[in-house]
Amino acid sequence: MAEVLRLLLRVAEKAANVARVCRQEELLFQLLVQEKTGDDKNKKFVQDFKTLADVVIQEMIRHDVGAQFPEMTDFIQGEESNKFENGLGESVTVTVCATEAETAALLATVLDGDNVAASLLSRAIHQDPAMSDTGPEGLDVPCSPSEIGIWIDPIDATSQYIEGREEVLTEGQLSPSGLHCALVLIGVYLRSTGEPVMGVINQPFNCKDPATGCWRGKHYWGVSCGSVNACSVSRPADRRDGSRGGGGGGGGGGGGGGGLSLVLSSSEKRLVKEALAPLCGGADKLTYASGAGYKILCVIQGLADAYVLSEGSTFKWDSCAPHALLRALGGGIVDLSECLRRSSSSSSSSGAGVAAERPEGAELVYHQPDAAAGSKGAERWANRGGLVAYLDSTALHSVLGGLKGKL
Ligand code: 2IP
Ligand code: CA
Repeated sequence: MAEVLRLLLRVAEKAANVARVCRQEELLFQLLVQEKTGDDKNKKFVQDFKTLADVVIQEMIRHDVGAQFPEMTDFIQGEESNKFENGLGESVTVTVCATEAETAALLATVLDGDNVAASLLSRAIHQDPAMSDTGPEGLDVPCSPSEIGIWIDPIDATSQYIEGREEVLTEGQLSPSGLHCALVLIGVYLRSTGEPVMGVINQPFNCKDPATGCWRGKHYWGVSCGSVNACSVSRPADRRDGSRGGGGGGGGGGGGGGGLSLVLSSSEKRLVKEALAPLCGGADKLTYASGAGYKILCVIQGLADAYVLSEGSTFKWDSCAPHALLRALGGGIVDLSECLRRSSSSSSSSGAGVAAERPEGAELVYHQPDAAAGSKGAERWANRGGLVAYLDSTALHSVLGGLKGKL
């Protein structure tokens, strides 16, 4: 499994390269940002280049993982379908071929013969990335490739990726929107139980080199399997040196004394914001950020105590990878509506209020589609009951206490 982690770090870096190339090569960038409509629409061109970039990344990961671990091939899923239709109704299945030239030829068919764009993309897909971190040495994970499945989000926070606002990040501070919110997420779960056991997060646009104008990325990984817990981010107990972020503070606000730091989606319901505001010391203390993956990363890094979402607007591919990192650090992600349901039934029968421990069985799992009537397509893989991502369970219990009886 250490080999799997090494491979995922490498393919995530390749994915980040493709994401950067699509923004940095002028020709690809123009394709990325232009919406072809009406008479301008070239019917032989793929409808949506943004989705093509996503699919290319996802298929590249599938190809590379399947080549090294054939037993995993049928258990690699992602956000996108690799079947494309152009405006003439012609269907093309985008895959990564054995050679750069073959992949370029295939991509040219969805790019209406634009060989230059196709070659640029294909080169990024087939190029081996320069890696400084090849993962931890001597990690002995108690499961095998034939027991796991993979969720891929090729680019989370696509809207921020397209909009492309460049932010200079301040160490230890959450920055609500911009290119840095776009993340490559690769999560690994156990086929038998659905537990997330390994995750790799790559942030392709972490900082821009002032000398070259090129973007540099950053990556994070975590493993939580059996008794093995390891993470590239330091554990909260090791961070408590008094300062929040990059350092201390994660979980520190869980006492409910107005100091909890919560991150939400800007589209969160008013009712939820009003219920949570007192925990943070007022509505102006609630923070908002783009990207489901980025918000969970903020919790991982201790920049927020919890991410709360009341809607089913995230999917298994959004949460699996960062969930594994949270578990490795002692936290987790639970189904919000399930937790509230359990806490209300436990209080009505025993008067115990919100359970003191992590609500058993409410943690998100990744192996089975939602069987609820009417769930089809991507919806089958939605985290339908909303979620709470946390590092320290005191933060989780404060959130559940604040929302109890309100939703
Ligand atoms: C999206 C993306 C959005 C998020 C949504 C995800 O994934 O992360 O930003 O909404 O839940 O599914 P919000 O930013 O309001 O939390 P993608 O960009 O891959 O569609
Ligand atoms: Ca996503």
